[in-house]
Amino acid sequence: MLDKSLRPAAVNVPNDLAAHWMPFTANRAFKKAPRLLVGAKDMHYFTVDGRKIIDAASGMWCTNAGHGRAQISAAIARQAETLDYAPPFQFGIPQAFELASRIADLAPAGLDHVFFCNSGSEAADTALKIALAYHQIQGQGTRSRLIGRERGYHGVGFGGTSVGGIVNNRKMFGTLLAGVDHLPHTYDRERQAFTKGEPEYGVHFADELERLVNLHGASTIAAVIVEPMAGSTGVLPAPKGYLKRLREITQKHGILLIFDEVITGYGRLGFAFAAERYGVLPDMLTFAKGITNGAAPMGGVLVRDTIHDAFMSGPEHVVELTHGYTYSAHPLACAAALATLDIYRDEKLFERANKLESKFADAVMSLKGEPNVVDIRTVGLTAGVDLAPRGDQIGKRGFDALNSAFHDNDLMVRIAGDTLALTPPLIVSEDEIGEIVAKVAKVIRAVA
Ligand code: PXG
Repeated sequence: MLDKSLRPAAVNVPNDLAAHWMPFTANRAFKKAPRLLVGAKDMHYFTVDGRKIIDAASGMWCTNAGHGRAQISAAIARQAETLDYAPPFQFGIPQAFELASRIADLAPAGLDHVFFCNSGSEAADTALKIALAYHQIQGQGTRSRLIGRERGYHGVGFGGTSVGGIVNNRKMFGTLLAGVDHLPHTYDRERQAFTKGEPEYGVHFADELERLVNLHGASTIAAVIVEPMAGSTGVLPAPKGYLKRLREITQKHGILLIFDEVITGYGRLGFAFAAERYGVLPDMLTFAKGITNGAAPMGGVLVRDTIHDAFMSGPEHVVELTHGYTYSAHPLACAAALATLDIYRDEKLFERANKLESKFADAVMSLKGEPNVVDIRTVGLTAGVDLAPRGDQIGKRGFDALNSAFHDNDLMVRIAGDTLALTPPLIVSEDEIGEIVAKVAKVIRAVA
């Protein structure tokens, strides 16, 4: 039983870890050997016991400009003092309009409107709902099927979970949305292992969409949602030509194409958005994480002008899209995002990621030959290093690596099962890339 008696005010080190049921965490293991963080600056976290940990994960794919950016915290503080909260329905704040314009400017031409929410999960569900509503407005209400992809991750709402393709995220939650189907994932280790950038093999995986169209009928399909690079399931870059092929097929059949750029947005692949890297224009594009450098929760959906404009009809006093959140375009998040975009622009961080890509890839590929390394994939400033599982204990070697990194090697990595994901802030120096890779090598040996 939890002791609910009055407690003293919070202290630096909590003496009871029971009350906080941690998200996507092995709670019992954590509470036996906590990984507690109390500070962060630039490329590093500081632990509760005073250690300095190099961040090879950008927190959780968020802090592209590095930690503790004074410009961002000052903007948040100023905003909190000036206007703490304003209702986003029927009222607005100038910063939200400015921010939307700046995001649209960063995006490929045609993606001109932004719908704000607070997370990647909300962004995915918002995009799916806009797709369904759009087809209704167009008199094509039979288009209600949504298509995702195996090994896709679109957050944890019912929509995102349904189109997502991670069995452990799906299997506990009932039947999810009806009328959802999935493309196959694009990973084939035998043919793609140790590829830098987009694999040569695999464009044909996009043709599976034709099969689904033939199965269900194009007139029943509303949208396809994919990550240009699947992040959560271990860094799976799209094969060469794959996204273009998906665009051709969706276009041919009147199906909307949604890119989930929650991870790939804001420079991770060396461009503002992956859509630019691949020269493919989706109908909608979701973002979160890097938009505020992680400093405040925010997500959003970039929407094609044609889709947005279709809603702008009917009597002018009537709400055009019955969707939104109490914290859509929250003032503190808008302030954080505007300051973040300034930093990305002034420090040319997207270009920096682009220039570092091949050095980063070479450095990480040097881990080939370390014990149990069965594949390495790189793209932009991101890499996945697959370790062979410990016998039938899937994910145990990865979990051991997380702990070895944090407790023994002053390193933070992300893990996806037995895959280590390296995704450092875009401010990372070449020396720091070398330091991260050297530490990862130590970790891999430690868990051999
Ligand atoms: N879409 C994509 C592509 C994501 O990567 C979400 C949606 C959901 O975002 P929110 O803000 O609702 O969490 C994500 C989130 C990992 C990891 O370890 C990745 C995410 C979240 C947590 C861990 O790779 N991505």
